[in-house]
Amino acid sequence: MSTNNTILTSELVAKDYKSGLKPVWCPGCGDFGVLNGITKALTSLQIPPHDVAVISGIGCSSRLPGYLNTYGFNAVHGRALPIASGVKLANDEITVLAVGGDGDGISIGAGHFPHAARRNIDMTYVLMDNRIYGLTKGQSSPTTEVGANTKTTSYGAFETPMNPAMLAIAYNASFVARSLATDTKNLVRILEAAIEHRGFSFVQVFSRCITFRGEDQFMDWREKVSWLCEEDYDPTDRLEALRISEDPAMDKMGILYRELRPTWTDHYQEIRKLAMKDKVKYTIDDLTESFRP
Ligand SMILES: Cc1ncc(C[n+]2csc(CCOP(=O)(O)OP(=O)(O)O)c2C)c(N)n1
Ligand code: SF4
Ligand SMILES: [Mg+2]
Repeated sequence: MSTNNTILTSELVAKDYKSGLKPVWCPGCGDFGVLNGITKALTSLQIPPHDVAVISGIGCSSRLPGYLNTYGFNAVHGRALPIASGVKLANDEITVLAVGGDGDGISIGAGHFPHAARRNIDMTYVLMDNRIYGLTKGQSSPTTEVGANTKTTSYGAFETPMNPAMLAIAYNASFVARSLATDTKNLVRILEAAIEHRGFSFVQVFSRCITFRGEDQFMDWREKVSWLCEEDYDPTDRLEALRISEDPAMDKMGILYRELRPTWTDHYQEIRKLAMKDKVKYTIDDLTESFRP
């Protein structure tokens, strides 16, 4: 991915974050809204593009890093989180985003999700949930709702769908939110909070696949959903967050859960200090000696 090597002296605007590549998404795809939301959130936070890395797996949604003028990597299917983790652990100074689809993150990549969350690696994971495998032309995914007619469920899907936000809370993610690709104002507000959060933040964004799930997918959700507001909802109450997120309707939007606890890097720095003290006690000869039979 190209970087902006110019010295940034003036205020950054949205176009500073765009790569100039024209998205190849179908007209009407919800992922345009997510790209717009991420661009606006980064602009509002004024994080220079060369201080951001966006890592994805494989899928229509995973094309997103290519459309941004940040560092980025369109990796292997289901492997956005381990690669994003490696980037963050190698350079704690940069803002790391992992992005991708429901198939990428909740199917093939599902094993990586709990570990990134429990380790509290300081990054933001944006899941573009269209409840379908878009890139491979319309197979059902782990978030496909019961009754949905897809290429692989001609008589209606019958498997119980997974609930990504509820899983994220159960996995000990320290920030969990839901949002809509079509509601730019709320999406930007939530992405800003997620990026600013110190620790692993997860945002499930409902983003329609117009081609394989039809133009009505999530269309009435702007009127249907309710937004949690901090005046009457306490996002630090984990049990309440699990209760609220557990509803299969998944119509509670906003910040479901938030806690502050040390990140992986915070722990690592502490251990590093201890190890540096030990280094004074043990020489390389002591170490070599300890391996002799
Ligand atoms: C190891 C591997 N298995 C399967 C595939 C085929 N494949 C590519 S994308 C994809 C699913 C995409 O669905 P999702 O992650 O929801 O992204 P979307 O296209 O819906 O945005 C699959 C099964 C692959 N590329 N690599
Ligand atoms: S197939 Fe679906 S997810 Fe993929 S670009 Fe088209 S509308 Fe978007
Ligand atoms: Mg998908």
